[in-house]
Amino acid sequence: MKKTIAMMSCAALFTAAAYAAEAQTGFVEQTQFGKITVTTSSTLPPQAGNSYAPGKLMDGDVRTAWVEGAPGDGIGEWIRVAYESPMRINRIYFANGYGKTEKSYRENGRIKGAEISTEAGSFTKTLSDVKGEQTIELPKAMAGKKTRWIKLTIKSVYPGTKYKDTAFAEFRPDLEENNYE
Ligand SMILES: [Ca+2]
Repeated sequence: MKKTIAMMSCAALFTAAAYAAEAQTGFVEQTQFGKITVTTSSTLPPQAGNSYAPGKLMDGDVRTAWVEGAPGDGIGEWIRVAYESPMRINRIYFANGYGKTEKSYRENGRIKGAEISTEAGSFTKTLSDVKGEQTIELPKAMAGKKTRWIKLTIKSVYPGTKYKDTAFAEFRPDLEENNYE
């Protein structure tokens, strides 16, 4: 139920955010955990009626994606999620690539090596090259420690067969598990 409410507020704000900020920063969502702000280092401008804005990372839809807008494969580009008050995070739900179709998934790059950092530290994880939702568990040293932000930096990619654009469909740190009063 709480998840449904978060999704709805997300959808309502998304429309405004998508057109306002395609470039540097992106997306603000009001949730039961306070304001969540998603910032990305770059964003590919919309093409053929498709938006690749940061809000696509949190719309719960693996068919829509944020796409980095830097030259090359996007190594060094990043996604940062910030919270109004410190959160305890054990895991991140994510979906790799541009999952609109099997073709779009293969033609665009996917993230391979991801550096995940919070106020409690950082670690590097190799992400599976699979379409659909997956989970990253934070290591013991970081899990459940309070942090006001969490960041993913692209360290390496599975290159796209057609485009030098790396896509990421979802990036949703789990706040539900241990942030209720
Ligand atoms: Ca999405």
